[in-house]
Amino acid sequence: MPECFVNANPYPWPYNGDLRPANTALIVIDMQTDFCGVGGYVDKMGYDLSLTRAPIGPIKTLMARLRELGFHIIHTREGHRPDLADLPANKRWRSRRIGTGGRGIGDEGPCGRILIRGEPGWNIIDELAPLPGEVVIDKPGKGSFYATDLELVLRTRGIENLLLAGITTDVCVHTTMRDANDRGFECLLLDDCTAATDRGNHEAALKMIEMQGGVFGAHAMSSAVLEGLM
Ligand code: C5J
Repeated sequence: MPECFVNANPYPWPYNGDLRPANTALIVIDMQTDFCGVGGYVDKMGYDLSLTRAPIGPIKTLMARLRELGFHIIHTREGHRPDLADLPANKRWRSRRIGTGGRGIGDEGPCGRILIRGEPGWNIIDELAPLPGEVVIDKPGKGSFYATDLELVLRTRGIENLLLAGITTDVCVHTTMRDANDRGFECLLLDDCTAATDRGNHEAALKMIEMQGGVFGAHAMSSAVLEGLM
């Protein structure tokens, strides 16, 4: 196979030029109503929804092209069991301290119980709905590997390269990227397909990746991926 690289920072990605549909997955992290929809958790906390909604269009475009080319597409959802058996007390306590009404994870909100599996707010938004057959990972934490079978799925499918999209850049996306990097996966975070609840945190999260020659991998615009694949 000829080598294929994406024009990325701080190095042309992937490191070995082995970029193929069979060994590469797009992971779309937590594009749920709770994180980018009206009445969801992020909205309730008082953050600017236009920030977490900004990646919807770029992800849609990239995902459509990658589906056409036969890349693996994997989605994640952050959420907890309805009986809250997997919700740490400190996570719940902290979530009740921010926003209006003292309501936090597990409490009733405009989109049902906040971050609870099966509730309307927990669903992936319609614009980015998984197709039948695409893997959906349900995770109780910020990282996509903790208490999930994501690593088993990736190894079973022979996936080596991960394209990271979704929200939020500084929390679930970065945690997933760091954990994936430690496991030996080659990671590319997509600048315009990710977002944080604070613009400065998004920028800082990109900058962190550039340290030490690409300490967790690299980052690039989705247009660079599309060009790299041509
Ligand atoms: C957060 C996430 N920020 N998906 N979750 O609580 O980043």
